[in-house]
Amino acid sequence: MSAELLGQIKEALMKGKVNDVKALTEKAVAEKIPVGEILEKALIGGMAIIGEKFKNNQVYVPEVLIAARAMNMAMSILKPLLKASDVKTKGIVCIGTVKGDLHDIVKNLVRMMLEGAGYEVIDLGVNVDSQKFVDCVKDKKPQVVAMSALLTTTMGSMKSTIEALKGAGLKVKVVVGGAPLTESFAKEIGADGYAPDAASAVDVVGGLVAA
Ligand code: B1M
Repeated sequence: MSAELLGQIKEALMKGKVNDVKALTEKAVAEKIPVGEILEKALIGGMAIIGEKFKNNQVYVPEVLIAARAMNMAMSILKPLLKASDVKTKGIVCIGTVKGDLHDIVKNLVRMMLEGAGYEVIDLGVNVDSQKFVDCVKDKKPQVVAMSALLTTTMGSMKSTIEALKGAGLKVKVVVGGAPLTESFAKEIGADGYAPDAASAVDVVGGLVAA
């Protein structure tokens, strides 16, 4: 039954049917399907198929956008459930999608997961330049800066941001993540941590805060 419902959410997401995704996600929550399962099997799974079709020119930007809108709607339903109620702030994280990059789905996902794990997250949005990250660190004194990049062409913005943080003399840990990245690239640019996916970002941030 839960597999069937998750399949329906996935289908509705791929068709960009926001109202159906909303109703079905609410139904899944009411039926107590674990949030992680809804995220992984229905939402991320559906988006991965859309991504593959986008790559193969089987769908185009408008279809991707409406699927992304449906995904964001579903995530807004799941967000309060991910949020740990009586957890004290474990630390502060400034998060953003780097300069030149407008992809925000994973960045929102990582933010939600961090918030759910008890961190205070300052979301700088998308297309965030180095100076904005530097200003966030100066103003909010986070333990960690988290950067996301989904484009090969924007990975370099991570390097310049790390250089800008170092240049400003700021002592803050940096975690990076994104489909085109590798652990060795993260090391090469001087990041303190690399998260291959949204869920592991929480563990990596935890490790950096504890260190
Ligand atoms: Co764009 N796009 N896009 N796109 N888009 C990709 C990323 C692409 C792989 C599609 C493709 O060609 N196969 C490709 C990048 C190729 C490359 O450079 N390597 C691409 C391109 C080329 C482009 C444009 C240039 C297209 C164009 O205009 N010609 C353009 C660029 C705009 C810009 O940013 N300046 C563009 C535009 C768009 C839309 C606006 C239409 C839309 C974004 C909507 C939005 O975000 N609000 C969009 C989307 C949705 C995608 C795909 C389909 C989905 C991305 C996504 O969010 N997936 C994507 C194709 C794909 O992924 N297969 C694609 C959901 C996400 C949960 O999965 O990406 O696997 P995934 O995420 C992983 C990791 O990336 C990692 O964790 C996730 C798993 O948990 N991760 C982190 C990422 N950041 C992390 C940070 C962390 C930890 C983990 O901690 C800090």
